[in-house]
Amino acid sequence: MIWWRKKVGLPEENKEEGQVLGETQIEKEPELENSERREGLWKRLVKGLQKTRDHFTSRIEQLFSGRKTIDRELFDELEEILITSDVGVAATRRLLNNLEERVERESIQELEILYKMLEEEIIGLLSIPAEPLDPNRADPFVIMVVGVNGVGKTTTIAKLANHWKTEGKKPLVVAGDTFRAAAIDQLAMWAERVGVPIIKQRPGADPSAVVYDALDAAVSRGYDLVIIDTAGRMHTKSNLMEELKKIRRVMAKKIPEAPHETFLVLDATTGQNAYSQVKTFKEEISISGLILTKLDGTAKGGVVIGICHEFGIPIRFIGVGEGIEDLRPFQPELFAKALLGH
Ligand SMILES: Nc1nc2c(ncn2[C@@H]2O[C@H](COP(=O)(O)OP(=O)(O)OP(=O)(O)O)[C@@H](O)[C@H]2O)c(=O)[nH]1
Ligand SMILES: [Mg+2]
Repeated sequence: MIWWRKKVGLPEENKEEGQVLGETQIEKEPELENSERREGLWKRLVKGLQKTRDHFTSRIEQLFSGRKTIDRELFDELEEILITSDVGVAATRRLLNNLEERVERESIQELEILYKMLEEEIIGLLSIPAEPLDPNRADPFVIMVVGVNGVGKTTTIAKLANHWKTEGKKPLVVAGDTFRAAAIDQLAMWAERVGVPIIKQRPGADPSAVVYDALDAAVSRGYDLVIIDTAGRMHTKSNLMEELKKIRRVMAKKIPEAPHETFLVLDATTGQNAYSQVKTFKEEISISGLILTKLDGTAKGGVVIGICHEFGIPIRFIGVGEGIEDLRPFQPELFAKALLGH
């Protein structure tokens, strides 16, 4: 249990279809401990990126510390490190072109300055112009979470619900993956643990109907945030996409602007596969934000840079561990500092 949380009674399990389960209350986080908590979260981010730091970052550091001058060879080696860290060819080219141009224009000779510039250029690539993610812009604010099986959708939904709950929102989670029986139980277990209500029906039920009921419940019971889990696998890929499209159509009948956000979850450890998943989903349904999970499990955290550059879709959150607090809102400066900071 998280240190500032105090459970004041477990939710009543209600197995009736479409029933909202009870809630767990959260004691407000003590003001004085905010900075301590922020520091803890920062440490978790740095720790979560340790594998990438051990490979990608330490190779860059070695490259810079083992040289006295900025020359062609340095750029060639930097290129190799970036490409082999899944930054991707296009993003690597862009980074190097920008760096080389600046070095020439500003007559840079110090490696320390070049290292700083690399950090700035990475921040530049990570900063996709987008409206800030603001769940207050609609009531209820509806988020649909999609992605192939196993990428971390259900766990991420629990983390998202926890994140916004600690910020004072009233989230409702929805078991829209009715394809796998275990998926419903998994989300229900997380909902109980986090202390948020869940809308669920029996396995095999029509996901669109579950979602429609959930929006109804959110409106009538005053939940201001609805987070919808969806299946990652069905009989075929086209079945899955058709299902997701249907959910969106049905949802819009209840709330025309919904979903306000559609997050595609990607497993960072899958490297190049993550790129092709973005392509596929983007062609079928509109994706407004990305979530990269399992960054703690890969040395190729550079994939974040490549995906930002390639698709121009903002990354909204990153997963850096299995704990409920291991989902961090994605902030380009913080990420770059956690990655490259000495
Ligand atoms: N290390 C690590 N593990 C994670 C992270 N996010 C999710 N996981 C793990 O990934 C596994 C799969 O997560 P799920 O949430 O079940 O994935 P899913 O996309 O819902 O899977 P399906 O329902 O089968 O489509 C679980 O064991 C999670 O604990 C993360 O950021 N770091
Ligand atoms: Mg799932």
